[in-house]
Amino acid sequence: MVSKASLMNLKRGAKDLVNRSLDRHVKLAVTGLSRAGKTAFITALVDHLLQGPVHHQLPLWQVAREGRFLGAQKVPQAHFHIPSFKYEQSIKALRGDAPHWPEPTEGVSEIRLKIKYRPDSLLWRNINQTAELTLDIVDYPGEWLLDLPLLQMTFEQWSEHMMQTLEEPARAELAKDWLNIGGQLDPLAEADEQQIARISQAYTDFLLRSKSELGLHHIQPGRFVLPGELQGAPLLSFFPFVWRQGLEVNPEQGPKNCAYKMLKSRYEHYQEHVVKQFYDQHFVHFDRQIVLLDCLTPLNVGRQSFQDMQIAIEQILQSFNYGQTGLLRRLFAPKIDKLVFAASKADHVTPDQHENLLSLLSQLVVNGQREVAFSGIESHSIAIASVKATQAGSVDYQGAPHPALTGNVLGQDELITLYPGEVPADLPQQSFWQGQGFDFVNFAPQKIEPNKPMPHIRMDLAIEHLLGDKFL
Ligand SMILES: Nc1nc2c(ncn2[C@@H]2O[C@H](COP(=O)(O)OP(=O)(O)OP(=O)(O)O)[C@@H](O)[C@H]2O)c(=O)[nH]1
Ligand SMILES: [Mg+2]
Repeated sequence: MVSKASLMNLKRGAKDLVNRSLDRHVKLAVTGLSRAGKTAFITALVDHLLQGPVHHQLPLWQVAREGRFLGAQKVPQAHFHIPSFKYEQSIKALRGDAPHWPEPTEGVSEIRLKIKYRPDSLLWRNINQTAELTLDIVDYPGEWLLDLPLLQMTFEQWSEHMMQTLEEPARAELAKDWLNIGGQLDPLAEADEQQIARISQAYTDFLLRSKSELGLHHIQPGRFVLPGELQGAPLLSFFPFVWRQGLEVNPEQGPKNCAYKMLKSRYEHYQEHVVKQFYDQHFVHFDRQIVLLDCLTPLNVGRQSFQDMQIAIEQILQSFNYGQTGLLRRLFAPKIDKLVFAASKADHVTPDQHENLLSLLSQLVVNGQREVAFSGIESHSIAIASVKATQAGSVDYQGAPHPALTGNVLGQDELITLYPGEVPADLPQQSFWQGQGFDFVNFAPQKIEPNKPMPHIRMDLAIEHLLGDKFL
C-alpha cells in the first residue's frame, strides 16, 4: 500500500515535472495595415478571455471546448517603456450604451494577461492541478514591416526605386508639389536644415495623400505616415533624392556638409535606429503572429488600391521569410513559429461568401506562405470577424430566398438589410473592375447586453491556431 506521505511526494514530483515541461509564457504579435482591425481583434480577444468560461462561445478553441479553460486576468505589462494597449477605452466603446468602434491607434502597444487552465496531460488530470500561461499581446503597425527592404538598399538605390514608383500617373500627380520644391534644392550646396525640413514636409504630405486619397499602403519610409513616438523628430526629415538627371557632378561625390550628404546620413540613421531597432527590440521576441488583412475595403476602393495591398502583403511576408534572403536571420534571430493570416471583417459579407473570401486571402498570401513554410513556420489562413456587427439571414428576391445581412449603417443609425455582392474567389481580373464589382457599407457595432459574450466569427479558431498547443 502507498503511504499518504509517498503519495504527496509523488504528486509534488509530478507537479514539478509538468511545471518544467510547460511553456508558461507566450508573446503574441498582432499586425496588419492601417484599419485592418488590429485594435478590434485585441479588444475582442481580451474580452473573451476575461469573460472566462461561462459562455461556451469559443467551441473551436480546444481547451475551452473541453472545459479546461478556467479564466484570465489582466496583469501589469512587462515593459514599462512600451505604451499600454488601451483596453479599457476600447471595450467601453464596444460595450457601451451607444456602441462605436475604438479610435485608430498609432505605433506599438502591449497588454499582459494571465490565463488559468487545466492541462490535458494524464499526469495532471489525476492530480487535478491548474496551470498558468502568461500571454503578452503586442499591437504594431504592419507598415513598419514595409521598411525591411530599406536595410538592403543604399540611399542612392532607394532614391532610384522611389523614382520608379512615380511612373504611376496617380502617384506622380500627388507628388507634384514635392517634386517642384525639391527640384529647387542644390544637392551640392551646404545643407540648409530649414529647406530640407520644408521639402521633407512636402514629401510627407505626398505620402499621406497617397494613403488617404489613393488608398495606398505601400509607403516608404513607413514611419513618415505612422511616426509613433518619432513625431517631429529630425530623424524623419529626409526624402529620396530623385532629381539626378542633368546633374553634372554625382552628388555622392559632393562635399561632406552638402544637402545630399545630409539626406543620405539621415536615411542611414533611419535604417540603423528605426528599422533595425524595431526588429531588435520587438520583432525578435515574438513567438506567435497574426496578420490581419482587410481584403474587402480595397475591393470596394478599386484596382490600384487592391494591387497596392498585394505588393504590401508580399513585402510584409518578407519579414517571416527567414530562409531565402537570409537577411533577417543574419541580422536578427527571429523565433516566430506560428503565423496566422486572417481576412478580417468577414461579417461584411454573407456567410455563403466566406469560402470565397478565404480563397482570395489564400491567393494573396500564397507566395509568401510557401516561403514561410520553407522557413519552418506553421501557418494557417482563416476568415474572421472580431466583432460581428451584422446578422446574416435571407430575403425574398423574385420569389426565392437570397442571402442578406442586416446591420446598423455606420454614422446613420439606420437598420438596413442588403446583399453586398460576391467576393471574387480568385485575384480579380480586369472584368471584375469593369463590372459592378463589390459594394459594402460599414456597419456600427451592435449593442451587447452586459455579461453577454461579444458576437464574433471564428475568433475561437484564431485562438486555437495561435495558442492551442500552449494549453496541452
Ligand atoms: N464589421 C466589422 N468591422 C470591423 C471589424 N473589425 C474592425 N472593423 C472596422 O474597421 C475599422 C478599423 O478597425 P481597428 O480595429 O481600429 O483597426 P486597426 O488595424 O487597429 O487600425 P489602426 O489603429 O488605424 O491601424 C473599425 O473602425 C471598424 O469600422 C469587425 O470585426 N467587423
Ligand atoms: Mg489600432
